[in-house]
Amino acid sequence: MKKYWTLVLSLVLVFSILSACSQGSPGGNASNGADGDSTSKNDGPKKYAFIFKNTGNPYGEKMMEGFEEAINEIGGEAILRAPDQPTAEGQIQIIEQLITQQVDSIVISGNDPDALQPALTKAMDAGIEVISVDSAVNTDSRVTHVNQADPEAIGRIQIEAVSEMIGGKGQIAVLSATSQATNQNLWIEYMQKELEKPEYKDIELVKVAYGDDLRDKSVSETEALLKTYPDLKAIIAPTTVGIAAAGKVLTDKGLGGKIALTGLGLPSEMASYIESGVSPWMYLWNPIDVGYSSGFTAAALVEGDMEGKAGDTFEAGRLGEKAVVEDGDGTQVMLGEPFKFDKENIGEWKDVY
Ligand code: RAM
Repeated sequence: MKKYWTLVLSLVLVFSILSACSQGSPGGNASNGADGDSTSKNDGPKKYAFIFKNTGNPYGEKMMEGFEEAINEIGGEAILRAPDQPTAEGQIQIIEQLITQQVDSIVISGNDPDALQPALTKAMDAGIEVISVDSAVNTDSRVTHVNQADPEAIGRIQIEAVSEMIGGKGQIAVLSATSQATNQNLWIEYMQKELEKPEYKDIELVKVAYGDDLRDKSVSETEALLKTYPDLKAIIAPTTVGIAAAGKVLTDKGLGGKIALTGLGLPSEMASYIESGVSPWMYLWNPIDVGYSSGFTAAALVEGDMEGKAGDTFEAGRLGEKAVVEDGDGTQVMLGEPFKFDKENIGEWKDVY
């Protein structure tokens, strides 16, 4: 009797191994390009990697949440990575590992526009679809970019806001992320352009400080601004880490109502400062949707549904159809408008992101 069951079990085992092997390749959607000759790449679910700027940033975690949601809907495997520090070197190491892992796509929020080019070009040469999101890499280092909102509008509204908050007069400072962050640098460029308009002639931008998207450094940079510029009237922090750190410093020092704070913040981190008036209002978009869109952008490329060229369109799950448009000598997928958060609506959003 025992022999009989051993035989049955062995046959079942042989059968399942054979059927697993036959499900492997031809049934899957072989993507075109250089991955055609790689050995294991097309077996099993497609591998979609996401690299954020650094660990410990709730904004990055929300983007990853949206990305993972998209990849689960697609039936792929999501790989979520970030270096400890927001540096190009840390991201290069991760890119090299992902190339070895033969992922199908890399979506990256870049810590530098140019320094990642050799690693990302190597990835693309290996047949990996590379997309930047949130913080762009240069157009030679990517197939396309997923942009959260129009950078000109993001820069302009922060100057309009700060001007209204301080009555169009006085010293202001910017507390940014890292000095290499493409997204913040572009937004600051548009802020500076906006400041050239005659209506802002009495506003002086005294300093752009860098908190590197690290909480402690952002706190000490805020403290340094207050010390160096005793007449400072407002701080603009176009980074969720920076604005939350500045909110804490201004609150702890009892400077609410004396020094205005605005910028780009997560409602979950900023609700108390908005409610207390330390930050009368601020802006952002939905980071979950940004990550989600980037997942569908990657899938459309991997599955060969589009090439990332201007005029291409693709389905982005619950967000509907998205279009690829021109971006200088490259392309991008442009999402919504920045959204204003104030005392009226912060309560609705603080539990969402
Ligand atoms: C920080 C990061 C991110 C940026 C947001 C607004 O979390 O720098 O890249 O998009 O702020």
